[in-house]
Amino acid sequence: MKRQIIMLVLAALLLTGCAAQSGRNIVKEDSAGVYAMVIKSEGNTYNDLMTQGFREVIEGADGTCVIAGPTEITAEAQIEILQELIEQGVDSIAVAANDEDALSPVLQDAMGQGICVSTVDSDVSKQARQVFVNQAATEEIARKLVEAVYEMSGGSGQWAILSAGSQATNQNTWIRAMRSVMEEETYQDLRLVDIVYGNDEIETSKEKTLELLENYPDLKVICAPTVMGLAAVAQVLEEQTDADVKATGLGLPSSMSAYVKGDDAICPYFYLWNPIDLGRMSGYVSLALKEEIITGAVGESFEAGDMGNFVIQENEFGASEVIVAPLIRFDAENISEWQYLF
Ligand code: RAM
Repeated sequence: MKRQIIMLVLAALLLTGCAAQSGRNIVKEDSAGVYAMVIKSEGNTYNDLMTQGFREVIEGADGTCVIAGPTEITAEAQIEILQELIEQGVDSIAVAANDEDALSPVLQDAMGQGICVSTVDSDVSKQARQVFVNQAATEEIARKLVEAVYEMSGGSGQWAILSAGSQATNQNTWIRAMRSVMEEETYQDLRLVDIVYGNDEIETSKEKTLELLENYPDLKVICAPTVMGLAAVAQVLEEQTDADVKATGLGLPSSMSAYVKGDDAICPYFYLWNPIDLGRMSGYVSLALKEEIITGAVGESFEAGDMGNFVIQENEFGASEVIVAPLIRFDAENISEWQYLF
C-alpha cells in the first residue's frame, strides 16, 4: 500500500508535466529540486500541519515537494518509503523518525548517494543525518511538563505517562529528560507509576487511558507528550465523570479547547509549538542543505525566510540541531487566540 502511495505521487508529478525524468533525479521542469518529507504516520492532524508548512516553503522556492507517510507508526514502514525515495532519486529527505536507530542504514545509504538528509520533530542517531530540526529544547519540554504534573497533582501522588510509539525518539527523549527533572528534591513526593503507548492512535490511546484508570485508582494526573494521546486522555476523562484525574502534555489547541475551560477543567493547561512553523523550518533547512549554504554542522547559520536567521547548535547528545521556538502554554486565558490556527 505504501509503495503504491509513493509511486502514485511520483507518477502524478511525471504525468502532470511538473516533473520530468532526467538521469537519476526526477526533477520538475525549472524545479529547484525534489524535496521529500517522511512523516511518522498518516491520519495525524499534527503531521498534516507540519507538511503544510514544509510544502509552503518548498513550493515557494519553486521546488517539487513529495510528502510520504506510512499507515502504521513503525520504523519498518518508514524504511520501505525511504528506500523508494532513494530509488526515485529525490534530492533531499526530511524524516520524523519512528525509531532512533533502525533508520540509520537507509539514511546513511541516502547520504552516500548525495541525498541531503535531515530530521524533523523526531531525531535519529547523529551519524545518520546532517542536522535535526527540533521544535523546542528538550530540557524546556521536560521541565514544563513535570512542573505541570506537580501543580495539577497538588505536589504529590501517583501519575502516569501516555506516550505515542514505544520506539519514537522524541517521546523517549522527553521522557528520559522528565525522569532526570523528577530526581530533584521538589518532586520527591510524585510517583510515576506507569508508561503506556497509544501509538498516536485515538482508539488505542483511549484504551490505554482506560487501563490506567482501572489499574491505578489513586492516579492524579496523566501526562501525554503526544497530541493524539492528549486528545484521547481528555475524551476519556470527560466520559469517566467519576475519575478525579487531570490531563496535561503536548496538544493541539484545536483539539483541546473544550477541556481547558472552567474551574474544574479536565486539562487546566498544556503545551506545544506551532507545527506549521516546524514544517516551514524543515523546508528552509532542506533548501539550505541542497544549495550547500549549510552542511548541518554546529555553528553554521542560515536564513529561514521571515522566520529570521538561525544558528545550528550542539544538543545534549553532541549532535547538531536547530531549535525552532520556545514552548507555548495554552490555557483558558489564551486558547481562543490559538484554537483556529492549529
Ligand atoms: C504527535 C507525534 C509527534 C509529536 C507530537 C507532540 O503528533 O507523536 O511526533 O511531536 O505528537
